[in-house]
Amino acid sequence: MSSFYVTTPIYYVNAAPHLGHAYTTIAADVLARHHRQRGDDVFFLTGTDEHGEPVADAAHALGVEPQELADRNSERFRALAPKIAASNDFFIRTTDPEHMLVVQDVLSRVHENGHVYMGTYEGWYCPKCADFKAENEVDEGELCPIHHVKLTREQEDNYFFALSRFQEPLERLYAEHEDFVAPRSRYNEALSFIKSGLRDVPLTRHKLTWGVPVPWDPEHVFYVWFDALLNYYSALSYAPARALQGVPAQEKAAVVGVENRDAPRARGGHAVSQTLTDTFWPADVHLIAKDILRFHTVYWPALLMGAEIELPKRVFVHGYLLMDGEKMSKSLGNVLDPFEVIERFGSHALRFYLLRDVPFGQDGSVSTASFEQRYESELANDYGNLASRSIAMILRYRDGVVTGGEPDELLREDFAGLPELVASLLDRVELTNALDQVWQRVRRLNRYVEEQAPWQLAKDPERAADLDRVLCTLAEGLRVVSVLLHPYLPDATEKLLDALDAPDLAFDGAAFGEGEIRFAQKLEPLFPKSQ
Ligand code: ME8
Repeated sequence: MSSFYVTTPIYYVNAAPHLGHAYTTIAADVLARHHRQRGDDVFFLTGTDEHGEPVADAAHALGVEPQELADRNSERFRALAPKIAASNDFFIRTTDPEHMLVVQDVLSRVHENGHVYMGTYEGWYCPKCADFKAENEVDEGELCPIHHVKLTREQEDNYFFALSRFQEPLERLYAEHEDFVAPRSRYNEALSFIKSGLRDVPLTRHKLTWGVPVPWDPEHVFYVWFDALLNYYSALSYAPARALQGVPAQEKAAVVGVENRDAPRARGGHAVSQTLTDTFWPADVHLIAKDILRFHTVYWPALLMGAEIELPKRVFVHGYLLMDGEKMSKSLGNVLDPFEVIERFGSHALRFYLLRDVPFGQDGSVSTASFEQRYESELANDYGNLASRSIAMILRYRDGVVTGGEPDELLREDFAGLPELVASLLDRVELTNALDQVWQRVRRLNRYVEEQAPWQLAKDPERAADLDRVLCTLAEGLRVVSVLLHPYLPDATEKLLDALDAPDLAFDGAAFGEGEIRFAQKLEPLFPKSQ
């Protein structure tokens, strides 16, 4: 059995979740569900980043302790996951004591390995990014180019991580692993940052107290980014124990690693005998947006090299969801509340819309108007209506029994190689392209209905065999597209597959003609128009 480990960034708890956060989590969930369908042993991690200045500042502004704000907002992020049907196996919080111990342990190793020294940082700093800015990253008026807030001039004695020493190893990594960062434009961006010459970076902060204490100097806490990045590694060391709290002993013996217990049918369990780190490290894909590219594509691999830990296989960098032409962001205040969007359209429509409307990897604007348009024309009409009318015809003309023998040759070519194509696109994290391939077949099935006009065939008893074949072809086509769409639309596809009495989600049964549908049952509209 292959393993597959996918992560989202861990989100800051300085404010509530917005649609941008939901976006990355949904994308990671699509990959996780797809790999479970392939029979892989999957671990899907998300969580919250709770230390550092952005959180401490937000808490002080509200007059509460950082821990209180962290508890409050972490809970909102945790609650978002099931709302968007995310099947994460664990939800990490960087205030988990187990995580903090791993941070201390790994960073002490980096220190012992001689990559840490005491120095003075002098330069620009953005408290919203929790990032030190080079002179060429400062906008006019000493503003942060991302948050448009005034940068502060910092002078601080800190321990430094000797990032510059990893220049050559990083260049080698990029030369030998051209897929370490995707898409290619982001690979080029990261590599050119490395080639422009790396400067050492603060590993600790002296002025802050809201963080993981530095074991060799308790006057310091670790710089929040190193604490945060290590979540991807630390989670595997304690997730089983956490995820299993409250689970009966006999179940524990069988399965570990289930954060979200309404698990999809195709998911596997993780054998307790092997630790999650052995099974899942190194991570297969870290999903991030381009705002945190440098941390993940430069600092993170260098830090792991310094600690002598294996590197993740790939960082995939998606674009921004934009509103009014600007990145949707808490600091800019132009955010869509995912809970409100779900209330209106449902979480499955949201998953579909975000991955369909914004080419994954690029920036794209979102709006209620384009959401409504996709909902009506694609979910309600192309897919929902195709399903309803096909099943209605099977019920009306054949009392629900499907006896067509082999599905139509006419469609075989259109569906040939589709599962392989979808799998290879998803292996490259091309989530929108994979969805588009399936949608082209949904549209093909719609054209097939019009071409064959089963309502005409039904009038002519001599054409009974043709009608059987058309109905069987539609049922089989719906089965195939539903298995392939399942990661994007888990609920609707399960309802439809249940109505076709073909609940198996396994990917190796996704080829056209593999199914054996015998009857169909009534199906409520999958995407009611009135929503
Ligand atoms: O950066 N469009 O947390 P964060 C698309 N704690 N994705 C968006 C988005 C938008 N408009 N806005 C946010 C942090 N995101 C750190 C990460 S990881 C070790 C530490 C998503 O709360 C996207 O994934 O600011 C982005 O990278 C992430 O949220 C930033 O979340």
